[in-house]
Amino acid sequence: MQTQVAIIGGGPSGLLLSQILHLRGIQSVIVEQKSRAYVLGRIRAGVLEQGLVDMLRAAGVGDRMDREGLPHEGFDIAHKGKRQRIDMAGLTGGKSVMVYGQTEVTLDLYDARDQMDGIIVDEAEDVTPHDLNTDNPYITYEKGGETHRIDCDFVAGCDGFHGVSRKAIPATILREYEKVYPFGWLGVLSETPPVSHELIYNHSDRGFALCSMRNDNLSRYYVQCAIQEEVSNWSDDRFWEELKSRLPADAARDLVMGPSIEKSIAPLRSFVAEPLSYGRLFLAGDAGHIVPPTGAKGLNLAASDIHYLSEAFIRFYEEGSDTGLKNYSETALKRIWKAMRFSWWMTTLLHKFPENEGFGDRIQDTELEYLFSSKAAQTALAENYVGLPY
Ligand code: FAS
Ligand code: PHB
Repeated sequence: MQTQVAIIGGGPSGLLLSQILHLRGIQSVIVEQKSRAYVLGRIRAGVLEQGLVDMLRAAGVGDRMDREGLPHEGFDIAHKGKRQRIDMAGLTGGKSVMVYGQTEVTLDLYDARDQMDGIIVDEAEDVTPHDLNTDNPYITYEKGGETHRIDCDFVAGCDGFHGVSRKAIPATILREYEKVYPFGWLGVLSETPPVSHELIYNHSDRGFALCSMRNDNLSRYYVQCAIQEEVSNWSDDRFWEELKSRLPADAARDLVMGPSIEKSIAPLRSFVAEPLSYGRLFLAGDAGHIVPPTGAKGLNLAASDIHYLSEAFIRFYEEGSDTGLKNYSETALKRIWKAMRFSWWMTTLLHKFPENEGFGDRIQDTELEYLFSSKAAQTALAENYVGLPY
């Protein structure tokens, strides 16, 4: 098979890149290791920045989001029984976010690719990029007992944190920056009305908790848990009791509990790989970086990577200029590190750290009290949460 851009990974990064390129007449093929059902079964992010919302609309996949998504102009932070609303729209000149699950974004993108006869190879095994440092790279994969080859101009590594693309960059060139947090998030999805019409980020002596949602009868809750926790240790009852114990009294009172329809634990890490390109390979999304989900930046950083990378490919094929491709890594990393900082800051502010005992706990309380009392501090939080400019 021959194409212009071979995309490894059929998650939101790969799908969005393929869709944008198609609309500009640039051929691509997506090679995904899992089944479509598996990819669509993953429950991930829930909050879309305006930049991603605009990209989805421009790519012709925003209709269902506009019908079913929930525009949110603010969220609460709870600390010592008090709830402080962060008025994002008021503090950022009208900017907001869209609450719409990543699962739905991925489904909308798959539907659009199918409608436009996009080529997506599912359940591909042993996907391997080759000759990345030449003008004729290619990828191979196994399927149906045969080895397949795709010759291409470029390879986009959109295969997530555990993918093969980043590993194709020589260790002598690749630099990795990582911080692993001493806890995880235990998440539950339940067909219950959300406890509040906006998100609530809760700091409590027992640990962090987040109240989110997908629609008016589908709630998403998280509690900070020990890194070695097992989902099997958490019955629904135990989860609801722990969540209630971390919420301010009015939210605990209003919480509607019900059976979980999904329950999973995600580890928290901050990670950046540099550079994001090597020869004709370009990394985007989780393949190049990971943020703790506290700042709702993971999916949204994937979007800005795809914005820069798709613009660079379009410039190459329409103008014959490789300037965008040469600058991609540096351009993308500037915004990545700002989101990395914000996600680290929000995680440090709201979670219970064992080593914080004493001084660290008091600093956290003071940081939150300052945030609750300062419009300047709330503005800095709001402008990062709605998304810094691309
Ligand atoms: P993805 O990991 O989504 O997609 C990569 C794709 O590549 C996958 O389909 C994978 O199967 C495929 N792949 C991997 N190796 C391959 C190979 N060798 N060959 C071919 N295909 C291969 N972000 C938030 O903003 N909020 C959240 O609450 C949140 N929760 C998360 C919970 C979990 C458990 C995880 C893992 C991530 C979470 N994230 C969250 C971040 C998440 O939303 C990512 O940012 C987002 O999925 C990034 O999309 P992609 O870059 O496409 O990577
Ligand atoms: C979610 O709804 O899954 C969600 C929302 C905000 C976050 C993280 C996750 O910061």
